[in-house]
Amino acid sequence: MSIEQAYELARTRYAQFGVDTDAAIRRALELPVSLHCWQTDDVAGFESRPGAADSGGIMATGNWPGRARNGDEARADLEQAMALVPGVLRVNLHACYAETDSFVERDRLDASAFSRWIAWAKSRRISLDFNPTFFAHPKADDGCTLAHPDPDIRAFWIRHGQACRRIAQAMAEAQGEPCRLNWWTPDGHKDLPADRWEPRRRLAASYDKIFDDPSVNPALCLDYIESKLFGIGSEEYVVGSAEFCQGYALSRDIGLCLDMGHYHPTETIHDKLSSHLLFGKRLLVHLSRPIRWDSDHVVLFGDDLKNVFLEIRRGDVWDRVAVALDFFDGSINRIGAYAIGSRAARKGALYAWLDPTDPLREYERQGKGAQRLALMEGFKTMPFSAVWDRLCEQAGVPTDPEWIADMERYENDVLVKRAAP
Ligand code: RNT
Ligand code: ZN
Repeated sequence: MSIEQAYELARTRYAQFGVDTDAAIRRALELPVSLHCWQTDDVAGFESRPGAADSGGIMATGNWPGRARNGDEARADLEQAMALVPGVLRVNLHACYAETDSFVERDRLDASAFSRWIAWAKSRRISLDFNPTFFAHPKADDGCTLAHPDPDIRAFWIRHGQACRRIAQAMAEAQGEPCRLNWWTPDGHKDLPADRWEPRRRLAASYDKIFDDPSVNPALCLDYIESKLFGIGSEEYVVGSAEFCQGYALSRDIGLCLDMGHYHPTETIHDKLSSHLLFGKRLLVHLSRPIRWDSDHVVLFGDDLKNVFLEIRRGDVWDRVAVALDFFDGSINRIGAYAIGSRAARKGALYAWLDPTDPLREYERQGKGAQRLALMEGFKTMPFSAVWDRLCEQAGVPTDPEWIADMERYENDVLVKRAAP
């Protein structure tokens, strides 16, 4: 049976429940999904600082051949990944992906360090998002940055933050639409701190200094702040905890970022959307997959992911929730990792647009709990794959799992030829 024939049957089946599959495909393709550049190189970055050490609990494992070693290789990998993912994509950069002729310290970076990325994005007609990099730096070696007790180190990181907002603004101006800027710092303690209070006061004060910058237009630079439960080396105490970040975001009227891997092992994020957006103006979600901890595994099309998208749909908050990927796996083909995770995100959007939201609400209104559960369960085995194949075809990308051949071709033609990192 052809994709077209299978799709016609699926369209009829979904229509029996009032679901318009053509509209669902169109809308699912429209959602911007931000591709994180750091899956190309296991979050190593391109700075040429002697003696830089990994820190901050960011840990990519694996040594698959072909890690990107510079901007050109990263962009080539992103282009190959994007060719395998349907729908609107953005690209998310970290400050450590600056490209400069000679080494430039992070507090002195400006938009010129990203001119190649900006030109590339323009030529590809995609928009960029941005992140300050508060890890993998000698001044973050003890796991503290914006909350550091040393005022000079704090001032350094504040200057880095201020620089990043100006860079984000320049990206926004170049692309003619806002740049989303996500704030995550690793600050914390491995073991019981004597003082949990002062670091939080310092972190809030540092953020206040960064955000109090009249030269940055908050309509162009959209700030989000991301919490974490723990990291390697900050097991007992994280300064930017969930409560800290939510309180900060609400009191300062900025965005909040929910990362799927940053909560207790059985805690999922989908229930948080309706609570937060009742009071806060916007959210960013980092799609990731924790296994036992914040392991940053490639996100899959599972219940956790579906539920995030269902909440966006059921609350009709597509314009208030930004979607970005955040995983890094160096143990498998990295293009494959991109394709699997980004395609899962797009499937999540499609799944949500195919949701029988109105009949479910009607059952709920009538107090028919079994009917509600049966319809939810029944929709899990509707002919979703026929609609997904149609979406891929419409977007001009390979279907599942045919894209494996594209990945293998790129591996043989490009990745294996790169010298070992
Ligand atoms: C770290 C956070 C953060 C990073 C990226 C690289 O735990 O999830 O979002 O993964 O900024
Ligand atoms: Zn994250």
